[in-house]
Amino acid sequence: MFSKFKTKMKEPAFKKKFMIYAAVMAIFWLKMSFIQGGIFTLNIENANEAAILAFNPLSSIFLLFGVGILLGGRRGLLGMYIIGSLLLYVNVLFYREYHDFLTIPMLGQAANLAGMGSSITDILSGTDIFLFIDVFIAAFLLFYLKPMRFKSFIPKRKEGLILAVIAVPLFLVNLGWAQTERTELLERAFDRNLLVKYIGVLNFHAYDIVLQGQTEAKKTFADSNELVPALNYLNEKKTEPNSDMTGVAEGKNVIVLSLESTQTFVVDNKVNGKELTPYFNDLKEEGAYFSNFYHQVKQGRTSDSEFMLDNSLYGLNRGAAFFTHSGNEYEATPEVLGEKGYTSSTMHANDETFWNRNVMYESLGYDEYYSKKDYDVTEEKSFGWGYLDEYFFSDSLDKMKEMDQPFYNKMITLTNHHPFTLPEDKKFIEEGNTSSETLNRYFQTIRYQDEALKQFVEDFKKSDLYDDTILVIYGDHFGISENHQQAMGEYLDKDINAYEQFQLQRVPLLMIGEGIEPQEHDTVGGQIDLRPTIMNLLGVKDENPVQFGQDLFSKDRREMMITRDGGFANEEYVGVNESCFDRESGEEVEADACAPGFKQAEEELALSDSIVYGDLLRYLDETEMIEEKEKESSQQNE
Ligand code: GP9
Ligand code: MN
Repeated sequence: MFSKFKTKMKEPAFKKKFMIYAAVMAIFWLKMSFIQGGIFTLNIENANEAAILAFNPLSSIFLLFGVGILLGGRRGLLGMYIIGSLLLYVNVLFYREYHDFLTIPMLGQAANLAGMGSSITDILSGTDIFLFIDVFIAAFLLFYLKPMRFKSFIPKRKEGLILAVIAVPLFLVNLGWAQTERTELLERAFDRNLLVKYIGVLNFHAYDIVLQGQTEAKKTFADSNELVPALNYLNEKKTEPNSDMTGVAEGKNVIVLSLESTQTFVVDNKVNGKELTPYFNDLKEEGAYFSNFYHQVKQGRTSDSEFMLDNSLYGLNRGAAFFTHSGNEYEATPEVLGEKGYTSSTMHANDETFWNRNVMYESLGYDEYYSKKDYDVTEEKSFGWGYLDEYFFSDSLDKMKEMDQPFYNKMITLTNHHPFTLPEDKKFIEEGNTSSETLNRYFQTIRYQDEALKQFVEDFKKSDLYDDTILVIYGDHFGISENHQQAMGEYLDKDINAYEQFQLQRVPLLMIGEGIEPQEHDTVGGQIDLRPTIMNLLGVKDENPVQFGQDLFSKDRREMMITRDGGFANEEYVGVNESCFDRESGEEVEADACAPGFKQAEEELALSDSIVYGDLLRYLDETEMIEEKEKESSQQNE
C-alpha cells in the first residue's frame, strides 16, 4: 500500500492534492494545539506529557475531516472544519468561565449555562477573532486555490474513508501513550482536565458521548418495579439503631473529616522508635474509636468514599459514580439534613472539577462547595498535590466559624496523597527503611498530617463551635497498594498474604462529641455504615429506605462489611478471592465456610448497582405511595 502511495505521490496532481489535505489539517492542528496548550491550563508536567498533548489532536482531526468528506466532499470538509472550530471556541468560552470542559450532563444543567449567559460579554475577547482566521485560510485552500494545471481540489469519498480509518490507529497509539502516564485512564475517568490533557478536547467529547449513551441506555430500560427487590432485601435485613445513642447529638453541627490515604496500621505504630500518629493515638481515647472499620472504595477512590458516606450506597465496580452518575436523583445526607434546618458544605482545596465534584455535590444537595479557589493557595503554602493540610485546616476553621448553624460540613485533606512528598521543614520524622521508597515517604506524610490534625483539633476545641459539634474522622482509602506488599511485610514483620492484605484495608474511624462515650469498638463495619450512624446520633429519622449500611453502635447489627470486589469480613470470617480465613486468627479455613458471605456480598452489590445504574431513587416516592396504599388496604381488610 505504501509503495502504491509512493508512486501516486509522483503524480503532480495527487501531490498537490495531498499538500492541500496536509495544509488544511496542519492549520487546524496548530489552532487546536494553541488552544490546548496556550488557553487551557492543563499542567503539563514533563516532556512526555507535552508530546502527548501535541499528538492527541491528530486522531480527532482525521476522523472529523474524513467524515466530512464522506458526507459532503469538499463542502463537507469545510463544514466539519467550521463545526470543529465552533466546538473548540465554545470550550474556550466555557473554560474561561468555569475552568472546565463541557459535558452532556452539563448541557442539561440550565443553571450553569444561564450563569454563563449573563457574563458572556465578559468572557468574549476581541482577539478571539484570531481563532477563526484559519477558517478563511482553509476555505481559500479548498475553494479558491487554483494551482497550475489543477483546476480545483475535489476530494473523493474513498479518501474520506481512508482518513476516518486512519483515525483509529492514531487514537489507539494516543491512548497507549497516555496510559504510560496514567493507567486505566478511560476507566477511572477522574478528571476532565486530565482527560483533555491526554486524549485532547475533541476526543474527550466523543468519549463523553459514549459514556452518556451507556448511562442513558441503562436508565431508559429501567422501571419502578426494579426498586422492589432492593426494598424487600433491605427490609429483611433491617436492624434497629442503638436507641441509647439516638439523638445524643440532636441539633448539633457535624464535621466529617476525611483523612487522605490513612490506614489503620499507622495508628499506635512507630517507625525508628517514633510514633506515626502521636496526636491521633491520644485523641482516639476521647471518643468512639472503631478498630475494625474498612474502606470499601474501588476506582473512584476518595469520591467513592464520599458517595458511600452521603448515600449509603456502594460505589461502582468500574469508573466513579461521581463521574458517570452525577445526573441521578439522590436523597443524600445534605438534602435530608437540609429538611431539618441544617446548612451543608464540603471543603477540599483541590480543583473543583476533580472527581466531577462541582457537578456531583449539587446532585447530592450541598449548599456550598469550598474548593481551591476559595482558599488562600500560594506557592509557599503548597506542595505536591497542592495546598498543605495545615493551611487548609486553619482556613476551613475560619470559614466554619462564620457558618449558619446547625451545619453538616465535610472536609477532605490532601497532603498525605501518593507520591507522599513534603517540603524539608515539614518532615517531622526520618524516612522509613523498608525496600519501598513510597512506604518510607508515607510514614513522613502521615506524621505531617497528624501534626496538622493536632493544630486543627486544638484550635477547634478552643472555638465556640466545639460544644455544639460532633467530629467524625475517617480514612478515605488505602495509601499503600498491593505493589508494596513486600515492604509492608518488612515493616510489620510478617508475611503479607491475601488475608493480611485484606486486613490492611482497615481505616481509622473516630467519633467525638458530647454524649459519645469514649470507647474502642471492634464491630466489623465500613464506610457504607457512616450515614445511618450519624443520622442516629443526630436523632434524625432518615426516611430514605434505600441504604445498605447499618448503625455502627447498634447492638444487633449484622457485623458484615462487603468490599467492592465481592470480598467480605463478618464476625467470623474474611472471604477474599474465593479463599476463606478465620477473621481473628487469620488461618485459612474450608472455602465452604465463606460461601454464604460471598453469596450475600454478590446479592447486595448487584442490588446497589441496580439502583445506581437504573437511577432508581427517582421512583422512590412512587414506590412508597404504592406501599402505603397496600398497607392501608390491608389494615382496612383486617
Ligand atoms: C483529589 C483527592 C485525591 O481531589 O480527592 O483523590 P484520590 O486519588 O485520593 O481519589
Ligand atoms: Mn483519597
